[in-house]
Amino acid sequence: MFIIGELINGMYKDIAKAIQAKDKSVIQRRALEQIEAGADALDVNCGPASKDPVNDIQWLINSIQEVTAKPIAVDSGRPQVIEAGLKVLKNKAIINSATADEEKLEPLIALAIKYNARLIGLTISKKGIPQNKDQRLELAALIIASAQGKGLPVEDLYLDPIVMPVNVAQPQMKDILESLREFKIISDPAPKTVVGLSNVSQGTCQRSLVNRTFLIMAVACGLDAAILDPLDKELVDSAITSDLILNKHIYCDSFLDAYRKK
Ligand code: THG
Repeated sequence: MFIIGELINGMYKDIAKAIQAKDKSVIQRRALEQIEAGADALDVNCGPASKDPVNDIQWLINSIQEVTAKPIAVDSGRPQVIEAGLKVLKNKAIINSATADEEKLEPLIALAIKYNARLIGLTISKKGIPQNKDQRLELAALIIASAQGKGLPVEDLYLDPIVMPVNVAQPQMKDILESLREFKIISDPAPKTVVGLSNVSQGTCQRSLVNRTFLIMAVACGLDAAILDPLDKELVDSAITSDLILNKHIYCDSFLDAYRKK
C-alpha cells in the first residue's frame, strides 16, 4: 500500500493558521510525524480559506522540501495552483487531481507529461459524481484513453472512484469497492487505484473503525494507494497486514516493525 498522508490540508484549523502566519515549524513537524508513522508521500492542500493559493501551495511545498524528499501530491481543483506547485517541486510529483471533464483533463495530462508527474484521475464529470459502477467505469475508460492518447504512461495514472461518506451513500459503497477491482481490467497495463479514505467516515461515529474496515475491503479489491491519516496506528498496522496477506512482503514475526524500517 502506498500511503499518502492527508494531514497537511488547510481544512484543518491548525494548518490553516500556520499557512496564514507562514509558520513553517507546524508544517514541517506535521510532515515528519506522518513520515515517521509510515507515510510514503504527503498530500498538500492549502484549503478553502486560502486567499492566495498559488503562493500558499509554493510556500507549503518549499517548507516540506526543507525537511524531506518524500513525494508530494499537489491537491487542488485549480490547474494554476497545481502548476505553481509543480514548478517548485524537486522530486517526482503526484497531481491531485484531474476530473473526467475533457476541458480540464487534457491540460492536466499535458502538465503530468511536462513535469514527469503521476496523475490522479477522479471518476467525476461535469454531471457530478456517478451514482453507480457502470458510470464510474465509463469515466475511468475515458480518462485512460485520454492519457494513452497523449502519451502519459498508464503506470503513472491513479484512478479514484471517489469515496462517499457511508452515512450519505450507503447503497453505493459496494459499487465503489467493485469499481476499484474493475478499473484494473479496463486496460493492459492496468492503471493504479487510489482513494481518499477519510471521506468514508465523514460525519459518522467510530471514524477510525469505519476507515479501517473500508481500507481492508478496498485492499482486497486491489487498491494500490490511499490518502489517509497515518497517525492512526491501527489503520497503518492494518494496511501493512493486508499487504502481508496479499504476499506483498515476506512474513516474519516482527513484520510490522520490519515494514516500518524498510
Ligand atoms: N480523493 C483525492 N484527493 C482527496 C480526496 C479524495 N483529497 C482530499 C480528501 N479527499 C482526502 N483528505 C481528507 C482529509 C481530511 C478529511 C477527509 C479527507 C477529514 N477531515 C475532518 C472532517 O472533515 O471531519 C476535518 C477535521 C478537522 O477539521 O479537524 O475527514 O477523495 N484524490
